[in-house]
Amino acid sequence: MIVDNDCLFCKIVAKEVPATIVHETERTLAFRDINPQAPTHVLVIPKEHYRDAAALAAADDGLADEVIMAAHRIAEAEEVAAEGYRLVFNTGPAAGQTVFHVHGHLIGGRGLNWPPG
Ligand code: IU
Repeated sequence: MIVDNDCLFCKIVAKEVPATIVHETERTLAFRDINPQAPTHVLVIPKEHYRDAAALAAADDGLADEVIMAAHRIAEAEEVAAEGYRLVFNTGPAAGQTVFHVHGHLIGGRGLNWPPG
């Protein structure tokens, strides 16, 4: 498994850094964002280290699918799936990516504007 020892989210996967984990599978992990932007704001990640969504998809082993399905299951568990939610993968600095371990922001529980800021 690819691990970056300097990566905060790899440290959360290793349980070296605490996080409020809401969902875990063999290959994915999800935890609450420390700076939530909505009533539900969960970060969904592959346990393996990829810098962004494109790198994850290029691994081409179904892991991106598992991340997306984990997000949907969490949305159902948090009861935001029926009304609708957003799953955002900020990619690159101009898009606001600050942690370079791919993560989907699952955001829901309030009305969401479009276009986003
Ligand atoms: P971004 O898309 O890379 O900007 O998202 C990073 C998110 O990680 C951001 O929403 C932070 O609030 C969140 N986060 C966190 O949940 N725990 C942390 O220790 C750190 C950042 I640093």
